[in-house]
Amino acid sequence: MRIVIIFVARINAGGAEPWCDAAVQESARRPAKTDFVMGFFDLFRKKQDTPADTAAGAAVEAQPEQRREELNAGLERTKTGLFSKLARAVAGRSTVDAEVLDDLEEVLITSDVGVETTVKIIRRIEERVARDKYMNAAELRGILRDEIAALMEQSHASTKDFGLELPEGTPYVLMVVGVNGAGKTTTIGKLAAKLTAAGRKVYIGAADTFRAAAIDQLAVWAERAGATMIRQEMGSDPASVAYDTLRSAVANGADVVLIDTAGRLHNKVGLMNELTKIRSVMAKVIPGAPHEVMLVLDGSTGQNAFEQARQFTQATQVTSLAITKLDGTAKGGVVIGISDQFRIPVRYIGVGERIDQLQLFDRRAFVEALFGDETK
Ligand SMILES: Nc1nc2c(ncn2[C@@H]2O[C@H](COP(=O)(O)OP(=O)(O)OP(=O)(O)O)[C@@H](O)[C@H]2O)c(=O)[nH]1
Ligand SMILES: [Mg+2]
Repeated sequence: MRIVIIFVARINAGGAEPWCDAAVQESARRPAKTDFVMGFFDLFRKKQDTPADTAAGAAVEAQPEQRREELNAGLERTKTGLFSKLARAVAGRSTVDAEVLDDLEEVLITSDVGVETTVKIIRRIEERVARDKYMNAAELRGILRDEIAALMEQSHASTKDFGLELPEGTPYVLMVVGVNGAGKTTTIGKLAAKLTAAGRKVYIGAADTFRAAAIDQLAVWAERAGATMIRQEMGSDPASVAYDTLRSAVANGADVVLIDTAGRLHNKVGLMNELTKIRSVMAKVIPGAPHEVMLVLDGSTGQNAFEQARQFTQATQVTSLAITKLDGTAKGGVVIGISDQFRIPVRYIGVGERIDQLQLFDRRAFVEALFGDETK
């Protein structure tokens, strides 16, 4: 077997903030330290905004056909890369032999699936070849699709409440973590929109207090989604913001609380301490909170996303994943490797910047989009 070694160097994804120049009008009324933000951000217009994606709930529920098209479009570059490499690997070969498997191994590794998962996939296919003796090279894609789908973890049992299982009588608390620029705030905004469209009362805590702009950006998303945001001023203690948010959510009978956090911590110990503090404060308000810690990873960073997953799973208990920016990248193979290696279910994937471009991860739909209909 040929082994390709991939070096992982960059950890921080870097925070592009194209929304910074937005005109944001803030309320002059700030009753106390905590500010309840609802509906003051009409002036904000992002370049991709259209009336269709700002109207509360209206464009949020994409139809199944539209979802499939968007998934296909989002994974287009990954698919093209995989397809052409696979086609080359099996060209002129009638059966799946050792050489085809060697080439397949290289295809998967260079498609950002990761070494460990690739080795696992190859081993499974080898076992099937040994069983079936003369496996046709044309069958390979279909078998790959089945083996890959079996490797991946998805999290939802039903699509109600966008995959979340909400308890009765107490808010479901979801804390969002990830490096800066990964797409945390955007994902929270998109998720809040899905939940409010499903008739849920959503509270959002602005616990990324590093920059005033970060809080304002979240406020814009909360407004667009029809959610209530709880904030304090920049530089305040994130744990205190989380505490306020949960108290307010409980008092107002919210169904879901989404907590945004900062990705800008200098080292693992700092990160660990901060996340631990936020978690323990929240558990004091709602026993068992946070019910979910979702790590947001930028899929377009390829192998770097593996490294981020490693760092965050060491710093805190991560229970679900959201992989963003799969549109416009050829590195969508990371979803396969990360899902397999970390044994953490992928809950959502981001396939664009628009408010409706967050999808509930469905491994079957994902492999269908990658390997296409002709593999049926
Ligand atoms: N194309 C694309 N862009 C996305 C997606 N998700 C997020 N983005 C973009 O990624 C950039 C960073 O997103 P943010 O949500 O601000 O990231 P963050 O993790 O909150 O970053 P910090 O607040 O700096 O820690 C923004 O320009 C988003 O529009 C996606 O699925 N596809
Ligand atoms: Mg953010």
